[in-house]
Amino acid sequence: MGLTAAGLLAAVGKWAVPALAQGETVVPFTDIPPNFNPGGEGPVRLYDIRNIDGLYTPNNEFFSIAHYGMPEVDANAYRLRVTGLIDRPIELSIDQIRSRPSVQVGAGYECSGNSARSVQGLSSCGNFTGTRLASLLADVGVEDRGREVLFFGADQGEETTAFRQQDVTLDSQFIRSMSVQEAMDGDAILAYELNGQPLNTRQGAPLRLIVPGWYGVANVKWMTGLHVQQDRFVGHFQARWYRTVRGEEIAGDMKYNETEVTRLRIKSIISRVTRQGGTHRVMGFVLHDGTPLRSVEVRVDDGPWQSATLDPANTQYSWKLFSYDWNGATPGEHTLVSRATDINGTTQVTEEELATKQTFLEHNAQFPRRVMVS
Ligand SMILES: Nc1nc2c(c(=O)[nH]1)N[C@H]1C(S)=C(S)[C@@H](COP(=O)(O)O)O[C@H]1N2
Ligand SMILES: [Mo]
Repeated sequence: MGLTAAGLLAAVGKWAVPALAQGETVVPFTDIPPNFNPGGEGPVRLYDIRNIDGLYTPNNEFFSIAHYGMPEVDANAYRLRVTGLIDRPIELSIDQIRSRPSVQVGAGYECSGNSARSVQGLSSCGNFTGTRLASLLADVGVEDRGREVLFFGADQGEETTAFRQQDVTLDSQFIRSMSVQEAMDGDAILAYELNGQPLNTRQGAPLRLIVPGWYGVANVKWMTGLHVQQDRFVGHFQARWYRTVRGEEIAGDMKYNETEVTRLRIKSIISRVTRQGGTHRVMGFVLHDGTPLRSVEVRVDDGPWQSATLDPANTQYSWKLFSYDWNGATPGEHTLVSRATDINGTTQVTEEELATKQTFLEHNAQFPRRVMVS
């Protein structure tokens, strides 16, 4: 026996089946699309959620999205520029940011475009280290007039903006914003490490925003500037590319509401099924805005909803791992589905309940999975 278990795992490499207990086997999903293609070096990288076997996604498997490519930002020359309606404009090097009080936050998030089509692989959960946005803003002193904070990414591209009969073409930049109040009340951090390692280029090195409880688009990578202004920001990635159009019953009739993509809408996903002896274990995760959960339930075929158990490792803004022990599974194909509910009573919707949504982002419907029991 020359190889230790850890050595063996390392030798098997990236796509090894996650650690299984003695006698435990994976029950395959039969609904994985043939073109499902996780990993890779491109700007869009899917995570294979069947690999989840702990709270945090390994750095080299973390999903990613980049609209304008992945810029190399020179960490030595780097300065974060803080400007606008503030008392003390400032430029900070990475060392100066690292010397500020640091916090760690477990953050689970998905791209708002995540769906069944990508087997929900535009999602991951990381343990990020950084310094609090609210404390930096407190230090620079936001003026009373300052209502909106803009976050600038270093990545640039060209964008055409329609204005009435005119098309305006701009050298554009990845920019997002939130209100000063959201920035001051929330738990956002300026992050420089993921799972204890400095961010790499793909992950937004040397500094990125992490807004726990929000969709991935809020987490501006390669962040080079913060700017405080009075007016709301309605730029491309804020008010146009990342918005949702949905019909809502308001004051008795259907009104079309168009909103920006901000806080995660509660969603649960079954990611793996295993068998040990006569018992099957159904595992999955919940993505949500950080409001405590009331329940996670699993249903087999047309049976009743049954309570799943939450993993004690979960934290406020991590994704929430859950498991459900499925007894008496019969041979053949079965449908499994989960749903999560928070303490405000907000429950994961069904596909039918999303029918008035006109656009594809924020698709948080229950996600039935098919498995083959032998
Ligand atoms: N600067 C910059 N930040 C960005 C993006 C981008 O294109 N440029 N993409 C956003 C989107 S749409 C998502 S879903 C997340 C993905 O974060 P990740 O790559 O760390 O998983 O990054 C966000 N931050
Ligand atoms: Mo995204």
